Amino acid sequence: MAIPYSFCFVHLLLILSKPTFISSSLTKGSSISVDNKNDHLVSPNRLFTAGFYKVGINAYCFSIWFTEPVSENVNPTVVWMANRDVPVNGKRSKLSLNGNGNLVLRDAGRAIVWSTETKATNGSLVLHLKDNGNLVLNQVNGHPYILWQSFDHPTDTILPGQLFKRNSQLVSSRSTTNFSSGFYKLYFENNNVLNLLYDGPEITSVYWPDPYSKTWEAGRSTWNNSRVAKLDSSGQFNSSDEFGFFVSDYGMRRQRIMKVEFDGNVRVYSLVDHKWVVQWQAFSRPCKIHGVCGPNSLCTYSPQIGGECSCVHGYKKKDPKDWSKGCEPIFKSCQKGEEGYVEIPYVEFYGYDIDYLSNKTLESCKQACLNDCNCKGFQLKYDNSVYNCFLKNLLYNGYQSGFENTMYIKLPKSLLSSYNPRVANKLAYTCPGDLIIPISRSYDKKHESGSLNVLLWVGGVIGVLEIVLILFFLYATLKGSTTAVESYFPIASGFKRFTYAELKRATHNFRTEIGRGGAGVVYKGNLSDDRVAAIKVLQEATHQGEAEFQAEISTIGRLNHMNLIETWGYCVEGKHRLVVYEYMENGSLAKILDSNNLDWGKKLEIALGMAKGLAYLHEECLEWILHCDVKPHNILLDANFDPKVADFGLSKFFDRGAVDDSSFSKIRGTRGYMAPEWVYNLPITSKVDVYSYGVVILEMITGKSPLQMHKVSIENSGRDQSLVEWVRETIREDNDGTWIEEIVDERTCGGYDTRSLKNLVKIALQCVEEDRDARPSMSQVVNMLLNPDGY
Ligand SMILES: *[C@@H]1O[C@H](CO)[C@@H](O)[C@H](O)[C@H]1NC(C)=O
Ligand SMILES: *[C@@H]1O[C@H](CO)[C@@H](O)[C@H](O)[C@H]1NC(C)=O
Ligand SMILES: *[C@@H]1O[C@H](CO)[C@@H](O)[C@H](O)[C@H]1NC(C)=O
Ligand SMILES: *[C@@H]1O[C@H](CO)[C@@H](O)[C@H](O)[C@H]1NC(C)=O
Ligand SMILES: CC(=O)N[C@H]1CO[C@H](CO)[C@@H](O)[C@@H]1O
Repeated sequence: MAIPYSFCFVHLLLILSKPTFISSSLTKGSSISVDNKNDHLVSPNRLFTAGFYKVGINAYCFSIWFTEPVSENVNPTVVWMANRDVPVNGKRSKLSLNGNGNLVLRDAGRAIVWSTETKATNGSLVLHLKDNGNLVLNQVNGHPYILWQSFDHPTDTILPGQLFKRNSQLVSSRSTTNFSSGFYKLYFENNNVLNLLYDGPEITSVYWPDPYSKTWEAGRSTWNNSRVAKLDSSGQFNSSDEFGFFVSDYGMRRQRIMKVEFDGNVRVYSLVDHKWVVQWQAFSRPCKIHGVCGPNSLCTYSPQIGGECSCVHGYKKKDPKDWSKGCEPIFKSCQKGEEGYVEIPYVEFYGYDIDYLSNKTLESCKQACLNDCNCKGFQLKYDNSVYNCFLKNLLYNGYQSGFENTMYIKLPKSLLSSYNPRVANKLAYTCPGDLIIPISRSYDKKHESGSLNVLLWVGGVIGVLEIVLILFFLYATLKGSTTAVESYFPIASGFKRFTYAELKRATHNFRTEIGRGGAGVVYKGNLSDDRVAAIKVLQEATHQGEAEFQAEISTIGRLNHMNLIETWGYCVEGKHRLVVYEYMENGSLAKILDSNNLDWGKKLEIALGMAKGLAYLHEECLEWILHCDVKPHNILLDANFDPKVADFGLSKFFDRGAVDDSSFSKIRGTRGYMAPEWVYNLPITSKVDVYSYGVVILEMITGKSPLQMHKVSIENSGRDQSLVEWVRETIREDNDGTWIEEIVDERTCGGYDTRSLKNLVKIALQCVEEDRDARPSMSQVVNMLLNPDGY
């Protein structure tokens, strides 16, 4: 008699508690049912909710999510799932906390699809959703003891404060809408290093840290066995293998999540005005993520989706809806005697080498691959003045890379004639670029010396300045691309890799220093072909793998414009990273402005030349390359005092951890030229260069440095005034039309044409508008300078 009674009693309790189950905990014997949509656990601060989350038609997963959706009609942000790969039925499924201490998820009242596999001996039991998003199963027996917690079993997301441990792994979801386990994993490898693994249907490979570089080159330590990592609430990530980073909004009090995403990237988001905004990501170049496009395909950059996939010639897409399956051949392989090659320049396929032939001619590589039925093609690499080839039995991880790579795809002769290199290689002719999202801010502990204040500075403003990658992608109209191709290719052939010994000799052991810039020290040198060069030794850039450096530098090497400094080559050897430029007789604009021996005509020409150089960087290269550090020190003058913009594309190489006082003051030194976006943490676009350009022009006209202006107090206001404010105020307070006389630098020799100078001031003031949308683009500036009457 006793048993049915207690059964009924429990049943009654469940029925009673059903309609209003909004609590933060679940006790022994009770359950959460899929049938009742209000059956939830809500954390005491109401931030997180645990319950059944709909993942498909009549399909549910027991999940934890942020209670508030970021906006209406958008699904809530899920941070954890119990049964992502086996969703349960939308009727009669439930999660119950059994009397024996096991938390069990049953599908439609029958099969157990998931459980915590815990056992409680005695005492009371409670399942509790904490304020930090952790779902904890406690055994309360005197003091509470944690039997199980969701933080120990993450899905694809970690929350601030959550320890990522030895046995934890984050597994991406299959797509943005399919929450099933995908192909990408973050975990601690047996060598104690935090790895990202592509675990695809056919192949498996580690793609982070960079497989090209040694663990220690990537700044990782294999010696700390504790294998633990954590993102803290201010946005600092720390791992026991010495990997770490600060997010770009470091220090702000915001909700954050760190997530391994379906595209293989790891991103940290923070909640800004009801939107999740990327504040850090592991890859700024999505095509370096293995498997993104599946086999037999190539990955190109695209601003919306990151990587864009296309099939290699002779192959077709396997599953129209799913790139991860890649492409399959449309031909029968191994038709000996009937095969030839198509050549895809500047492309690299990573891995799957069946043979390596060093110092061979192209012909002998071709023959070797034709003779081997398993060979699908080969990679030709130019390295240290010899050609090496890598025969491949799988075409995987194809992406655009440096100059020295060419891929030869083996195909039946019948398919060769239909190959159109223009179409197939459009990627080979566009400059590789990056997304605008702030990228990896890995932090090298060895250089840590500043105070927390300095670090905060780095995280907040300078970090962004130093690190945000300058290149980002404009998927330009194709009509531009075909004409641009020829114009910048010839120069590329003169671009070369030097050995360190060669450059040491050229500079007489780095004797004559001619400048110090953002990324390093510049020396004068004489190359063996008698050309005079400026050789920049990049400091602290060694965190970057050779391949990555090479790829970046060849982008820069490909740019060719009369108002951009020409890059002749580079050196990458061990820890050395050097860039070789043409030498400029007349030094920098900063120096010339100091000595003040330019006339007005020349100043106008310089203004126009600078604008043309920047416009080319921003717009003509099929992508946008931001300079981010436009200032007189970076404008060099040739023998005719024609300007050339220098130091573009290099901030990528700055050491991310060099936080010593010198770099601190160096950045402060260019603050006068910085657009307000940097300070207000707004998206960085080409308009930051427009702003800096405007400041440089005002400096040329007034002879006043924006750096000194900070110190100039103006009589009436008594407060510090910027150069821009001073010019604006002078014009505003002018009532007899003589403002131009008040602002021009009287020390400049020669008379000036009032009209063209006024026009220049007007343009400069438009460039320094606070609102970046009010500023013209660089090409508009060029037009305004060329047609002063048109504006
Ligand atoms: C619970 O079990 C522990 C041993 O696991 C024992 O020491 C303790 O006395 C038990 N408490 C109760 C209330 O039975
Ligand atoms: C989600 O992905 C899994 C694994 O690839 C697949 O089996 C399942 O059918 C997908 N579900 C939907 C709704 O597409
Ligand atoms: C290993 O890493 C942990 C966590 O980062 C740290 O607390 C510990 O001091 C490290 N141990 C050694 C020997 O460096
Ligand atoms: C490459 O091969 C050629 C001819 O076989 C030889 O003369 C040359 O020294 C080799 N170069 C290197 C770097 O091994
Ligand atoms: C980003 C980073 O590396 N942050 C910290 C990691 O942990 C050490 C202490 O062990 C801090 O000093 C770092 O700043």
